[in-house]
Order: sequence, then C-alpha cells, then structure tokens
Amino acid sequence: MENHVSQKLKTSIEKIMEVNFGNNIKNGNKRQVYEAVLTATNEILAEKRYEYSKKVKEQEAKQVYYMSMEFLVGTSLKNNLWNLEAEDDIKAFLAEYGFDIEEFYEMEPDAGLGNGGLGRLASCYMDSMTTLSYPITGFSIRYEFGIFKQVIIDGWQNEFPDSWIDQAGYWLNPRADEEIEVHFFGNIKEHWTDKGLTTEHTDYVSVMAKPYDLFISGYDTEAVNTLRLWSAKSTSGFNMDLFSKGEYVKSTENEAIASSISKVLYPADDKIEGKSLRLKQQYFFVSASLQQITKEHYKKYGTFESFPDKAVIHINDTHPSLCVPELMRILMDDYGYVWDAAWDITANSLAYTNHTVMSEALEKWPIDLVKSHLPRIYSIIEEINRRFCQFIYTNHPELSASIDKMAIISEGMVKMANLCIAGSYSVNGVSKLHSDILKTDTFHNFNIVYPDKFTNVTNGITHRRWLCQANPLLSQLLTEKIGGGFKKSLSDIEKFNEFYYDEAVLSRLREIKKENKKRLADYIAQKNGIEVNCDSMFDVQVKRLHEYKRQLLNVLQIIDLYRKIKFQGFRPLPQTYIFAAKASAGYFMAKEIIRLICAVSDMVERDPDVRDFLKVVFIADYKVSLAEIIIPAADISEQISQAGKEASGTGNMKLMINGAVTLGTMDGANVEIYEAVGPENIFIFGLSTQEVNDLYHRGYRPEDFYNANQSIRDVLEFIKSGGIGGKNFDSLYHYLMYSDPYMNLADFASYCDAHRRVEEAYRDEARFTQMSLKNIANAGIFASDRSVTDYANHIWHVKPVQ
Ligand code: CBF
Repeated sequence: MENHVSQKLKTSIEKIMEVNFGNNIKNGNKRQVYEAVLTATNEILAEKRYEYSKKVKEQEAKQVYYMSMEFLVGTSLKNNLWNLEAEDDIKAFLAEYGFDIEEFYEMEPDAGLGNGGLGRLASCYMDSMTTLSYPITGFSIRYEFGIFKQVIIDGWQNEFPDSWIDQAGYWLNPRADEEIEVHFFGNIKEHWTDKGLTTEHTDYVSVMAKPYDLFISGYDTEAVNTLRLWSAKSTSGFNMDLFSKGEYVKSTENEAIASSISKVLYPADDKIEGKSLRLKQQYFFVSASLQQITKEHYKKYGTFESFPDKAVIHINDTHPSLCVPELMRILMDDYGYVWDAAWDITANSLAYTNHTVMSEALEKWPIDLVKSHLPRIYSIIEEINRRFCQFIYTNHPELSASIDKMAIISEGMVKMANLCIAGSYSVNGVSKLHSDILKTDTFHNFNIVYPDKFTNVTNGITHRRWLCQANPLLSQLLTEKIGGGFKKSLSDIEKFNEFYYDEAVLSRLREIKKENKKRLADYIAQKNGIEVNCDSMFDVQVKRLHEYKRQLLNVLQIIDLYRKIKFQGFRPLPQTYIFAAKASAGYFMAKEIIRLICAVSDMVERDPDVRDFLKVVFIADYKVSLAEIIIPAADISEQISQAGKEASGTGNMKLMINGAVTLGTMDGANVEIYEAVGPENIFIFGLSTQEVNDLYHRGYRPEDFYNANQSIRDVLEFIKSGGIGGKNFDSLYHYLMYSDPYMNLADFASYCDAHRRVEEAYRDEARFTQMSLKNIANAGIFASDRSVTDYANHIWHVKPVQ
C-alpha cells in the first residue's frame, strides 16, 4: 500500500510542474521533472521540520550543535526518498511518464563539502541523530565550490572546480531573515564603565553571514534536523558611487573580498596549511553560529546560567576551536558576564573530538595572524592561556617543565588542540587505539591534569546509505533472512551469523557480489577503458592519498607480483587492484604515488604475459557517490596504514558491512574489526604501534630492509631503472631508500606474505564466502547509530524528542 508521503509527493510534483514551468509531467523535460522531484521532496522535509522543531521547543529539549568545517553530504535525493519510504512509489510514478529515477540520481551532483573521513563522519552522524530523533543542528560553510574534481592527465592529478549548487541547490533553503554580522580586523580599546573594565572592538571589517538550511531526513522517524550552511557576503554590497564613476571592477571589490570566505573548501586532509583565508573561514562560521545559538537561547531563557543544560556545542576537530574564545567573547562583551562566570558556562558547554595524531594536522596559527585578523579573540586567548599556565604551575608543579608543550600560546604559535582541551569538558578520540594514544602519548600531560575529560567514541557509519541504498541486493537478502529490523537497529544483523553453514545463502552472497562487481566493471570500462574480469578477486583501496595510508606499499606489492608473473612464471589467482583517491593539490609526493599507480596500470594492461592475472585500475574523482559503487564490489579491503597513524578509518567499516574481508595493520578501528570478526576472518600483518615506536627510537634505516630482502631490491631497482613504462620515479625511489617515514619497507615482507594468505583463502570459495558473511554479520557495532548513542549518553547528555 502506498504511504501518504508518496501520495503527497506526487501531488506536489504535479503542482510544481504547473507553477514553476507551466507544464505537466507528461510533457515536461528531464530537467524540469528532476527539479520538481527535488523541490517536492524538500517541501515534505520542510513541513516535517516545522512540526519537529515545534516539539523540540515545546519540550525545551537540550540540543546538540555540531560545528564542523566539513560535511561530506554526497547526494541527497535517493537518501531522502529512501528514508521517507517513498522510493519505490516515486520510481513507479515517474516510470509511468517514461522517466527513470536512476537517471535523476545520476543528475544530482555530490555536495562535496568535505575532504574525506572527518566530513563524511559528520554527515553519518546527522543521519543517525535524526533517525534516532535526537535534536541536532550542524553548522558549516556553504562552499560555492566543494572538493575539487579530479582529472588524471598522463597519470598526473589535475584539479578542476566543483560547482555543485546549480544542480543541487534545491536542497538549500535560504534564511535571509537570520543573517548575522561577523567582525574581522580592527583594534580593541579597553575602558572603565560602571560594569568594570570593558573592551570594545573598533574599526573592524564586517562580513555578513547568510544562512542556508539543508534538511536532514531520518529513517522511520518524525524528526527532521537542519544543517545550517553560512554563505559570506559584503555588508555594503555593490558600490554604486564607484560604478557611476566608471570604476566597474572596483565597484564590486568589497563583495568579492567578502564572498571569498565561502568560495571554496580547502582541499587538505590530515595536513593543514596556516593560511589567512582559512582562519577567516573558521572564525566566520564559528562566530555566526554561536551568535545565533546564544541569541536564541537568551530570547527563550533570559540567562545563560542554563546554557550548559540546554546546549552542547561539539567541536569536530580543531577547525572550529575558536568556539572557545568566541563563546567567551559573546558572553562577556555582548551579555556582560564576568570572566569566571563566562568561563564556567563555556567550559561546561563545549566538547571536542580529536581526529588525528599527525603533527602536521594539529592546527597551530602564528600569533601575528590571529592578532591582526581577530584582535579581540586573540586577547581572550591570551587570558585563557595566562590562567591555564598559572593553574598548571599551581596545581601541577611536576609539569612545569612541560609547560611549553601544554601552553595554548607558545613558540610564536596559538595551539588549537591545547585550546580545545582547556576549554572543553570532554575530549574524545575516535577508536579505542586512537583514544589510548591520545592519553598515553599525544596529550599525555593533559590527561594527568584532566583524567576525567578523556574518553573514546569509536566512529561509525550509517548503514542505511552504505548498505541498504548502496547494496540493495544484499539488503534484500538480509531482509529475507533476518527481517527488516536491521535497517533501524543494526545490532540485529548479528542474526545473519546463523547462516554461516547455509549453502544457499552463501551461494546467494557470491551472486550478489558478482552483480556488484559487474556494476563496477561497467563503470570502469566506461571511464577507464579497461575490461576487468568479474571472476577475479577485487582488491580495493579507496581513501585520501596520504603517505601514512601507504598506497605506496600496495603498489610495491603489485610490482613485486608483476615481476614474479613476468619473470618467474608465477601464476597467481586473477586479481584486480582498484584504487581511488584524491591528493591534496599541493602535495607532491601524493601526486607522485598516483602517477606511479597509473603507470603500473598501463604497464600491466599492455603486457600480454601478465594482464590475464593482474589488473590495476585507478578510478578518478573519488567521491561519496562513486564509493557507493566501488565498495559493494570489493572482496578485499586494504587498510594498511602504518600502525598508530590512522585515527580510526570509516572506509574499513563500509567495506566490511558489504562483505569485504580486511587486509590490514593493527591500526585505528581495524583493531576493533579484528575483535568483532575474530582472527580467522581478517588478514593482519605488519608492525604493531609499539613495534613502530621502538623501531623509530632505535633509528629506522630503510636500507637495512633493502639489504635483507631480495624482493625489495628487485622492486626498487626495477622502479629506478625505468621498468615502469620507461617513466622516471627517482623521487619515489629516493623517498623509499633514504627516508621512508612510514616504514613501507619494514612492513613489505609481512604484507606480501599476507597477500599470499589472502589468495589461498580466496581460492577456497566456500571458506572465503563464510569469512565475508562473518564480516557482514558482525558489523553491528560500527553503526553510526551506536556512535551517536554513545555521544548522546556519555558526552552530550541529550534525549530523543519523540
Ligand atoms: O574520524 C573520522 C576520520 O577522520 C580523519 O579522516 C581525519 O580527517 N583526521 C582520520 O584520518 C580518519 O582516521 C578518521 O576515521
């Protein structure tokens, strides 16, 4: 029976066709109907949003404000229709008029407002919070250009702008009535008033923040939450005077400068550049969001004493760390609180998640930059730092020698992680291992001072997108065998373990995998012009390109395999290596690694002795919608970062739930995957975190591994001698021989050995499918529903609003 949402949607689509286009569906073109479907879906969400927010207000519920520079939303149409349980009805309805809903899905560009794991995690959390009916508002920037489009030319990554708003802007609901002014630069003046010493920020430059709301749907819930994206514009706008004088370019200059703030997402992941524009972006969205949150709170309660009971502001990585001084500024300068009271409110309302231990990603800003761009904020940070250092000297004299490391301002820099720890009541890592490393190593001294602040919430993924929508065949099989309860409550998936010995289910799993491989193979044939064998083993490494993630180790193993097939008559199981990854635009080494992968791909493809056994494919422009095609087709999930470096990983979870078996190091959430599936259903290799640290302290010398291992020598000399299609990869050769900071060579032998174990297991079809089943059935704990429930119960202390 058709649900009432579908009925409403259809009526609304018809109406929009009439009103917007003076047309009807029958005579409408694809673009018109596409627009009508998106607009109608958005309208349904807007209505639901209105009802839900009324309830939240009535119940005076505590709310979560999730501050994140990135939300990697991906596409929304399919997800929204699926969540509204209207997908099948709308599909059939459109088909009556000759429209294929799949084509509409393809027309929708990804909202690529994030770089990778951190941004996608934020979007998964929005989905889960909404499905579980928790009130949450996400805050970020409405980047005009999201993560760049990657085009590979002669193996080299080129970046092109990704303008997504034209085709996906139907989801963005402008709220001009809630614009907010944000102040940059200027001077501060202190003077005495009857309230004591007050500070005035003068001569500042104003930028207007205009909000656009993107509604977030949930599954089987009345809740709809909001992701509020701020767009920057000038307060003065277009200068008529200059225009009249014929100074056309100058007349729009103010507007151009202001709007540059929300122009483009910084395409860096795990490596942060201290650029002025990025600091402006951070302050821009933090200030606009906090001004709005505090204004609403004050309107309702007339005081901020209750703020920590009604609001929790979550700092997603250090990018929104200016929440700490900005909330202080608002409370003191706008609402007249004295320092101690303002600090009490601030430090009890903020919670911080750390997503990385990589030192180049722990943000630091030069003092002069912060001081000149945000003079009032800088003065507050200085005072926070002064009090913090004083507190350490007084209460922890044993840490006096470490004060430089712990201080918020030191070595000419403002250290944002230190600021977040001092200013938040909770600090969490994103996997058990990572949270331990934070406590015992990265923030060891802070853990001595604030032992109760540190905690762990292991990341999760929304299985509704990554399993139900991306892999409908598997979802259907699960529904048949264990019922549909898993869609709402993933812990139910555990029941699938019962089918471990069920031949029919195992055979169906193989068929499904084959279907998904065909879908991917078609995509590869179309985009790369490479025919891949769907009976070969699909080995997948998809993630950002970074040295620590060690795509290079994967390629070294492939070159070794190539040489063994070509020169030693080795006949392996046919295997297809699939890579997809974007490199940060200025990251030379990462781009070189992509060039190497592409060169190896060409070399293999041209070699008749090898190409029947081995294929290597680099799929360009990795993004959420592409991941949805690649992940369900994977047999093997490569999670091979150097132990201790990957905070958690979430691709590992998406691959696992789609039945791929992990080949990985004991790093990040791989450790918990290992615990969930047991040692016989995962392939672990390489040095542990402890062994990496020990080797580092002993002094790692890549040449020791080169000298001790013939295969390493063969592979490296092959690369050096131009063996890879006559191309020059001296930079990578030198990198591996004389530096190798992530110890590729140290793990090479163990990695190759693990690959042989993988091959052996894969040859035993029945056994491998059982491994795959175990991975699917034990993925329950990696639901983002579980993660957000952990946050809600242990950190945010919020309740669902039913
Ligand atoms: O926690 C989400 C993800 O964040 C990162 O992508 C990040 O940007 N720091 C980490 O690298 C991942 O390990 C982590 O899963």
